[in-house]
Amino acid sequence: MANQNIYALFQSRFPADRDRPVIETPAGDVFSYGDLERESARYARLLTDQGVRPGDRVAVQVDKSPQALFLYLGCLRGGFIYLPLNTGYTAKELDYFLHDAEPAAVICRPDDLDRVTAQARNRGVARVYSLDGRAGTLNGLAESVEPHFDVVPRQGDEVAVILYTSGTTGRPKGAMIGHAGLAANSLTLHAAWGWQAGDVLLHVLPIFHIHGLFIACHCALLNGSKMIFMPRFDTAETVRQLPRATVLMGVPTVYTRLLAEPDFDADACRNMRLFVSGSAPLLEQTFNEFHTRTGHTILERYGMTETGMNTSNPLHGERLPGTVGPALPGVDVRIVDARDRPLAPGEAGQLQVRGPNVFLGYWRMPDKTAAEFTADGFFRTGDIAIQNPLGYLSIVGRAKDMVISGGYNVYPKEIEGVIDTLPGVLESAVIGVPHPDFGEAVVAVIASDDRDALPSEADMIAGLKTELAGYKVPKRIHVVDTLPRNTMGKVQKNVLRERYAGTFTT
Ligand code: MLC
Ligand code: AMP
Repeated sequence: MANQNIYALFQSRFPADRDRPVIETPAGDVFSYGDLERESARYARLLTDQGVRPGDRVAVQVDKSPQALFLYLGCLRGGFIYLPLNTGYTAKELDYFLHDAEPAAVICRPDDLDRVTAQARNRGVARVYSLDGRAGTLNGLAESVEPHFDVVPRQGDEVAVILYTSGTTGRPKGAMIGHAGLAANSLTLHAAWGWQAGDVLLHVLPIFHIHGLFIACHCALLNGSKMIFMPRFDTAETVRQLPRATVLMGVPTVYTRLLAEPDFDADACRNMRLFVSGSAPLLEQTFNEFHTRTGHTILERYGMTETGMNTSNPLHGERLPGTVGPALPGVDVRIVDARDRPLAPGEAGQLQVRGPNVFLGYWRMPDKTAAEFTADGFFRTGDIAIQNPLGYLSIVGRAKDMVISGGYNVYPKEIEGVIDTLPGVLESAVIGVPHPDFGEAVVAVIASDDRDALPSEADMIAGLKTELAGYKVPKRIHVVDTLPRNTMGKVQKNVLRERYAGTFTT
C-alpha cells in the first residue's frame, strides 16, 4: 500500500516548479516550495540524528513563523507525533503536557530555553531545542544538516498529531489525530471550498490549533498555493494585505475587528473569493454587516479538534446565517436525545458525528475514549444542534460546560480549580458572558466567607495569569455570599449568566 504519511500526499500536490512561493511574510521574506522541502527535510534529519524515532512525540511551543510550519512538516516527514502547544501556556501548564505526553523532544522559543530545559529535565526529557524563527536553527544545529530525507512510511491509522483539549473534568486530554483522518478532511475541504489555481491564502490565525494549522495550511498546501503568513492577527495589516489574497479564514473576532476598521471596504476585498468563519458562533449581525460592507457572504463551517470539519455552508448555493451548513461529504451527522435515540427533524439535541475525519482516541485514556463513542461508532460532540429541512445544522448550545472566547475554548472546571485555592474563596463558578470583541468572555463568580482575606480583583487576576494562559483568565471577578443552587444542590450557572450578562455589554 502507498505511504499514507500525509506529507507524501502534500508532496504529490506541490507545484512541479518548486520555485513557486509557498509563504510570504508581511516583512517581505519569501519561501518557495523548494525551500519548504529542504527545510522540513533538515528538521526531520536533525531530529532523527538526535535519536528521535517515528512514533515519538515532539512537543513544540514556538511563535508562529514560516520555520515553525516547516518544523511541523519535518515532524510529519520523520513520522514523529507533532504536539503543538499554545504559546500562551504558562510553565505550570507546560509541565502537565511534558508529564502526560512524555515527549522525546521539546522545542521552545529562544527566550524560554533555560526555563524549559530545566523543566524538561525534571520530567526526564533530555532533548530540548529552541527554534529561532528567522534563522530557522534548532540551537544552531540544523544549519549543518543535509537537507535530504525520505518520508517515513506511515499507516493511515498511525498518529500524526496530538492536540490537547481541556475537558469538563478540568484535565486536558490529548486527541490523537491520524494521517488518514487528516488527509481525508483536508481533501474534502479542498474540494468543498473550490480551491483553484491562483488562490492565495491570507493566514492570520495561530498554528497551534486545527483551524490555523490543518484547515488553513493543509488546504493551501494541497493546492500548491501561496500563503501570506502573518505572525499574529493585526487588523490594519490584514486590511493592507487583503487585496493580495483570495481566501481568508478567521474566527468571528477577526470579522468583527475588520468591520470596526474604517478602511475595510469592498475595495479591500476586490480580489477575494472566499471568507470562511468557524471555531465559534458567527453572529447573524456580523454576517449581515459583512455582506453590506463588502458584498461577500461569509461561509460558516463547524468542527472540532477531535473531528476536524463536519459541516460547511455551501460554496455554491445559499449560505444561511446562524447555520453551519449541511454535513460535508463522507461525514454522517445525527441529533439524538440523552439516551442516544435519534430525534425527529427540527428537534434540538446532542450532535453526534461519524466519518474518516474523526480522531483515533484520547492519548492513554481508553476509558474516556470509549465513553465518547457510541456502539455504532458515532462521536459525541457535546454540542447541541438542530437541523432544518434542507439539512443545514445550527449549533444552538453546548452540553459540555465550556466557554469560547475569541475562538479559544475555556473549560470552567479548570479555572475554578485554580480560583478555589485562593485565600478567602469558599467556592467559585466560572461562566461565559457576551463580549463585543471575544463573543464570550470569561467571568468568575466567587462565594466568599472571609472577604478580608480575599485579595483585590486586580491581584487575583494578576495571580491567575501566572498559572493560566491569558485567554483563560477571567476578565472580571464578582464576589457574592453564596452561589445560587437548584434543589439538587447544583450551581445554577444559567442564573449567573443571566445576572452578569451585561458585564461587558449594555
Ligand atoms: C487574547 N486574549 C484573549 C484572547 N486572545 N482573551 C480572551 N479571549 C481570547 N481569545 C487576551 C490576552 O491574554 C491579553 O490579555 C489580551 O487579550 C491581548 O492579547 P493579544 O495577544 O494582543 O490578543 P490578540 O492578538 O488581539 O488576540 C485576539 C485573537 C486571538 C482573537 C486574534 O485570540 C486569536 O488568534 N484567536 C483565534 C484562536 C483560534 O485560532 N482558534 C481556533 C481553535 S480550533 P492581557 O490581560 O494580558 O492584556 C477550533 C476548532 C474549529 O476551535 O472549529 O476551528
Ligand atoms: P475545539 O475543541 O477547540 O476544537 O473547539 C470545538 C468547538 O468549537 C465545537 O465543539 C463547538 O462547540 C465550537 N465551534 C466550532 N465551530 C463553530 C461554529 N461555527 N459555530 C458554533 N460553534 C462552533
